[in-house]
Amino acid sequence: MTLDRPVRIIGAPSDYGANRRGVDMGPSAIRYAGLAEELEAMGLETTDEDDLPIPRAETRDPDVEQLRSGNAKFLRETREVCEALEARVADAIEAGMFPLVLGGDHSIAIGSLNGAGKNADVGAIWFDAHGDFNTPETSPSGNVHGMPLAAALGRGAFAEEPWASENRLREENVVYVGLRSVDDHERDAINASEMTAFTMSDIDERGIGPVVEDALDAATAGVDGIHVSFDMDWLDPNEAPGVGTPVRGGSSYREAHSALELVAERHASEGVLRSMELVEVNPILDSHNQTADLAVELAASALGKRIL
Ligand code: Z70
Ligand code: MN
Ligand code: MN
Ligand code: MN
Repeated sequence: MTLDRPVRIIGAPSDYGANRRGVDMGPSAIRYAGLAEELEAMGLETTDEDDLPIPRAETRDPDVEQLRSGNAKFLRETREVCEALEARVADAIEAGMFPLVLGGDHSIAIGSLNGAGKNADVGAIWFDAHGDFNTPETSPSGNVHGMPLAAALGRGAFAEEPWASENRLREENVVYVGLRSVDDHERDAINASEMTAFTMSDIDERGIGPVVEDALDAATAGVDGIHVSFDMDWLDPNEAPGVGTPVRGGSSYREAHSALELVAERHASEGVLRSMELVEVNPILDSHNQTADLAVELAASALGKRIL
């Protein structure tokens, strides 16, 4: 069954959180790959807002702010982007629509999560090679795209951000699917947290179906809805070469579709989906827009496209 509400596409072409240029072209590439047309062909009413206005990174100083002993590059700019995105996501939900956010690097998830969790208890499913759970104190790179979950949950230096006490993202309802690249500090923090983490090894051992069903159970327990955060680097680089940080051993084409079809099925039976984002598409590193094409296909699967 296709999604039960109209879709509002929101472009967030930020690369402030990534270590190289290119992901700022993600929304453009995904649109060019035919996102709105695909959703409309499924019978979904789709509107596409203008992108968030984002000044080029070269015009800004990355290091204006040192947080405690740590570093988070372009944090001031990222805050501005994420405040604007939070408002757009919350407005769309308020208007009875489904926000589909196009990144941009994964730092924009701070805005998506704050918007989804503005007036509701929310869980999240995090499809990603990476943990994205560094704080400015633990980050090896200073890149905020390695920190959005820690930021949204107010960890470390992020405890001082206003959203840390405002959003209603519940740590016990945050679930990773398919981790395979985690820093040492992140591993400790993830293990000590109340989040649930499924790695690629779990998928190898149990298969994608049982893992995603368990993830949906954990993410949806006792909340009003969930945000699906989909980093294209969750896929194997053979399928999705156009991402900032390819990591070998990712999910297959069929695992990815299957995972998102299960999300759609759960939504059809329980109405759990609140918002979704597709991030880290980097057209500079892509081959013939293959990764953006795949992002469109996967969005369709998540929103209920069926073979028969
Ligand atoms: C590393 C860091 C990262 C991509 C997240 C990598 C983070 N853990 N890379 N998403 N593409 O710098 O924090
Ligand atoms: Mn990520
Ligand atoms: Mn990643
Ligand atoms: Mn706020």
